[in-house]
Amino acid sequence: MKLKIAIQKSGRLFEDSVKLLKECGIDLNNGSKSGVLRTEASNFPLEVLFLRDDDIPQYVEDAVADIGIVGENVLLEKGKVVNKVEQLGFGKCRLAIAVPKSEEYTGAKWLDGKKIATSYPKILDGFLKAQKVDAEIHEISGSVEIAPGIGLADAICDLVSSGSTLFMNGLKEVEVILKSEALLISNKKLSDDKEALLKKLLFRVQAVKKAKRNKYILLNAPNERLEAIINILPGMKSPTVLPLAQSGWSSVHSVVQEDDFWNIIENLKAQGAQGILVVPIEKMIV
Ligand code: PRT
Ligand code: ZN
Repeated sequence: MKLKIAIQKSGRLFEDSVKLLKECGIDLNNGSKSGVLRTEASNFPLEVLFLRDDDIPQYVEDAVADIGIVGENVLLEKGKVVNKVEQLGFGKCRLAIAVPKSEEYTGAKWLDGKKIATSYPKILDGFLKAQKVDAEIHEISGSVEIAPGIGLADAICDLVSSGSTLFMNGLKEVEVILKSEALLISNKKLSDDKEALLKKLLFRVQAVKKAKRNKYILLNAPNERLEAIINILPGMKSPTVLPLAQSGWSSVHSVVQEDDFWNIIENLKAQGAQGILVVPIEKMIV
């Protein structure tokens, strides 16, 4: 018995999805490179199906795949009934409304009576209804950002990450409808065996995610400052402190979170810490 996972065949989520599986210690026999549409892991009961991202929610709902990796934007647009298992921290983007730079956008009411081009008609419709705006949705499947320039629409609703595509097409972002990232999804009715495999995989995914948010830090501290330095470094339980060969100094090891990383380093230096080393963590199990 194998757990079947659907991932994107090629595109923005492909590499990160394969990388995540690898970081979870799962070796795939071959990628999707040479037109292979399915493969098996050699060291985990996992079968991988490579699909277009748009099809993944349907396949998971229908139990053709047990689980899948897909952008939340696609999941919401398709409206399929699946379980959201875990946010994966990659494929981050936002679904936004953008208008020509020269327009004076005054709020959602500006969209009344306007024509909006999008590949996300369902999510956009939900937004317009919530805002009580009556606009025409013009569905197109790609190159949405050129629609205003060629007179096809007054505004667009499309995915944005850096914003450079909007900028290059003379558009400005005026509303964020949805913030999205890649999600691990699962079929609603997995067998107990498959549920157990998913749990095992999820345990690994969470360990990898946690490791990415944390760094291992090593530093030398003058003994008279040890207490102050330990207070700056909470660690997983408490920091490890080892005497150095040179008397009056200790080596301190700990784990710090990426979010407040630079503040911590500055405070450590201010307390006389030296030889600070910061090392990535591969897996973190607490
Ligand atoms: O072939 P298939 O159907 O599988 O792929 P696709 O072409 O439909 O999707 P793909 O590979 O482009 O994107 C897959 C998923 O990546 C999306 O569903 C999102 O969840 C996520 N993602 C993250 C993005 C972006 N960032 C993104 N920037 N998807 C698309 N874009 C596009 C956007 O549509 C616009 O054209 O990039 C452009 C804007 O980027 P910036 O950086 O210029 O703002
Ligand atoms: Zn797609």
